[in-house]
Amino acid sequence: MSGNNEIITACRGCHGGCMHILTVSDGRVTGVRPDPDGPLNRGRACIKGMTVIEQMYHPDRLLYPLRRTGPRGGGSWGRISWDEAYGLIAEKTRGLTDAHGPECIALTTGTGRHHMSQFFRFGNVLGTPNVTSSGAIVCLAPRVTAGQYTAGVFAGVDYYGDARPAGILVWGANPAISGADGELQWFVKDAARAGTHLIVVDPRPTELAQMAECWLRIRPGTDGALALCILGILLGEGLYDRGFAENHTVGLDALRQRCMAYPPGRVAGITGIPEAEIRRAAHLIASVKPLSLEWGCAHEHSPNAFQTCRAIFMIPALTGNWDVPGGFVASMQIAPTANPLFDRLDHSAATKVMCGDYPWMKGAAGPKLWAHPYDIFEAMQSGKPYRIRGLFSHANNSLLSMPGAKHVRRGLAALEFFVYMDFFMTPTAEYADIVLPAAMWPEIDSLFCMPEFGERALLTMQKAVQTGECKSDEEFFMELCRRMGLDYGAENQSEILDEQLAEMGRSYPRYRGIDFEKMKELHYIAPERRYRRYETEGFQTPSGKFELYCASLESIGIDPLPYWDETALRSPSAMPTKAYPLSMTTGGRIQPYFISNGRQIRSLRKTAPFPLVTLHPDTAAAHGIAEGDWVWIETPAGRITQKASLQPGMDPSVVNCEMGWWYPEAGPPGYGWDESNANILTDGKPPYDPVMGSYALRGLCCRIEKNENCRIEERYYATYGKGLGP
Ligand SMILES: Nc1nc2c(c(=O)[nH]1)N[C@H]1C(S)=C(S)[C@@H](COP(=O)(O)OP(=O)(O)OC[C@H]3O[C@@H](n4cnc5c(=O)[nH]c(N)nc54)[C@H](O)[C@@H]3O)O[C@H]1N2
Ligand SMILES: Nc1nc2c(c(=O)[nH]1)N[C@H]1C(S)=C(S)[C@@H](COP(=O)(O)OP(=O)(O)OC[C@H]3O[C@@H](n4cnc5c(=O)[nH]c(N)nc54)[C@H](O)[C@@H]3O)O[C@H]1N2
Ligand code: SF4
Ligand SMILES: [Mo]
Repeated sequence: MSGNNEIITACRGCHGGCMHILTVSDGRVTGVRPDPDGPLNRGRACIKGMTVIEQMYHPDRLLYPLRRTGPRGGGSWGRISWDEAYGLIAEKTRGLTDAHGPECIALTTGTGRHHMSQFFRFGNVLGTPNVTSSGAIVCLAPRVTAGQYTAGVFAGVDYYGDARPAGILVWGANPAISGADGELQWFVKDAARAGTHLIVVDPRPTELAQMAECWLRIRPGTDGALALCILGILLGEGLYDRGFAENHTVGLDALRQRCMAYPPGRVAGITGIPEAEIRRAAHLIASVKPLSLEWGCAHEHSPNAFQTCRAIFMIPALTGNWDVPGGFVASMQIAPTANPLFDRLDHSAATKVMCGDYPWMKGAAGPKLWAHPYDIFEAMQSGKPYRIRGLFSHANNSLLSMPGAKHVRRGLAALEFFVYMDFFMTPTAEYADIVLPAAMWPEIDSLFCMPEFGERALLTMQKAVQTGECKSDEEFFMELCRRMGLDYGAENQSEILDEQLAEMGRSYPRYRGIDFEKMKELHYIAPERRYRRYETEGFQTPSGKFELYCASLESIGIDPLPYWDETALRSPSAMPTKAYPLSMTTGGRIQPYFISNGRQIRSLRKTAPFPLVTLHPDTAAAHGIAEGDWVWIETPAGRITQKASLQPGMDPSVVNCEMGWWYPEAGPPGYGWDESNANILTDGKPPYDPVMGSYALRGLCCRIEKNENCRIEERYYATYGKGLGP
């Protein structure tokens, strides 16, 4: 790879989807600019994508494998070769699986990244069912599963179809920043500027909430009640599409009956939204056509995740917007992901998955199994129901993103063997035995297709350069399996990508014969959208209809109609009390960082150097807190500090903490993992969602107090120099 050339590839600085043109000189990326032909970004990019050179060649980037040389968590490391790393990992893993069974090894990952389905393949080939994630049950899976049970398919906004969306219901999402998949931020802003009506359900006055025709300032954790109330108004006042409801749904009367338990008067009390505002929103939803839904993870971070998602999913459909131009359109399902080889996991191993009794985790919706993150970290400590002794962590800074950070830390400290792969050393990496250097997006061959925007394009990610000894996670899985004598089912990555493309050719004959080499020339594929497929093909559900009442849920002991369970908000971690009088929510994505990434990248950090806790000025004043003061936020689980950002639009009883904060400048050991980390405030304990196992990261209770002696800013400026302030 020498000389000068340009390579077009998909960015995965977030979930991904923008296409960029990389200039490569002598094996290094020297330039990056957004590709005007990128179907999802059309020449646009964000700061995370445009700083990729700084990220790739950052002096702290992991460039070769490391072996821990001191005590676990102590921060001392020595360089080893890949050959030694594979040898050590194979030997130790084999030793543990021979002695205790493959299920004593757990795998963790985070949000959906390029390697997700091969991460599963790795687990299945190793023979462990204990595969878990800090995302999944609290991120996208409840939405997708709700879509599958209800309509047989997931759906998204038809931004650039045959008609423009006239309205978008933005629910528990802040897509102008979060994307939620990066490039969607352009779509939603384009739509808002072009006059699309916005109806926003969010406790914070986000940019979109402020532009909205109707902003419902919801009390965290109460989304399900609001969704059922809106459905009740639509059904009660006849504000729904009768043709669609009568011909293409099942359970209309049963749903109408169910919604009667959520009258606007009662729901106003639950959600804190005035009754008249709820009615106005429902009327707007019914009158604006085509209307679509842009929803996020907020209501998935809750023990009511699944049924709330079901209820919200029904709103655009019942109002006549299902699969119409500019509406809420069914996913195109262009290309499948890499085959996860679920058939490799033998039945007796599968029954040992640590997932409690949650049907989705046990594979009720398909062959996929998930372990519950809380149970996995518990089993590392207590050995119950059996001990987790080894861990492979790929793209998961568990101490920051898993619920109950202290519990996670105790689990990591008790491991016998821990392999961690990332771009940088992180607080979680410190607990590892072996740390491996992961490739970034310009260093990887892969295919990209995300469901949120209806899977409207398949994009090529192609390896432009090799940096240090970094490898993709997929290369690691494949080679380790080879060394362990396990059949990974493919010799190299292009074989797997070619298989995915061959599968695409079977469902889209137009694309038959396209292999990965060809995709590198094409850069992307975007099939023409077909609308209203349900009219001729029905829905891919057991009844062939859109299932308001879902008999397959009933058959696994789950309520076939959506409901909202108030008791979740009465748990000790959620119910405001005298000791913890405020309602707290976490998250609220910010532009420069993807979850816990990027705090060491100076161009990013200087745009948002410190974590912000957002609160109403009166709430701040009552605690002697002024704008920019450091604040202690405390829950029954622990306390952290963040900097006050006063927002008059907030409900005075609600505060919002940013998530993902650690401080690379604090150095080892610890890197300030517990100073501002929102998951010190969560405990990850039940109540859980009865279908998905989802836990509360929002809708918790807390108290606040001014932090008089915070040294975080001082340390930051001492490390990075003056002039990097906000
Ligand atoms: N720049 C950037 N982009 C990202 C990410 C990132 O870290 N940075 N993360 C990616 C990931 S993993 C995901 S899942 C998506 C998430 O994207 P989003 O779903 O947009 O997630 P957040 O911004 O955390 O939360 C969305 C909104 O929920 C509001 N909220 C808080 N509690 C509640 C509640 O109880 N109910 C309702 N209705 N709203 C509530 C918050 O105020 C916030 O404005 O973004 C992805 N994109
Ligand atoms: N309190 C609270 N907790 C939350 C959330 C919240 O809103 N509030 N959001 C939740 C949600 S929606 C999600 S999806 C999860 C996300 O959680 P995660 O996806 O686990 O996010 P991170 O903790 O940032 O860990 C990702 C790590 O992977 C590294 N990485 C990135 N790409 C790669 C790669 O290709 N290979 C490898 N090996 N490493 C890579 C990054 O450098 C980073 O250190 O967090 C959840 N946790
Ligand atoms: S939005 Fe995401 S895909 Fe687009 S440039 Fe930013 S990081 Fe890359
Ligand atoms: Mo997520």
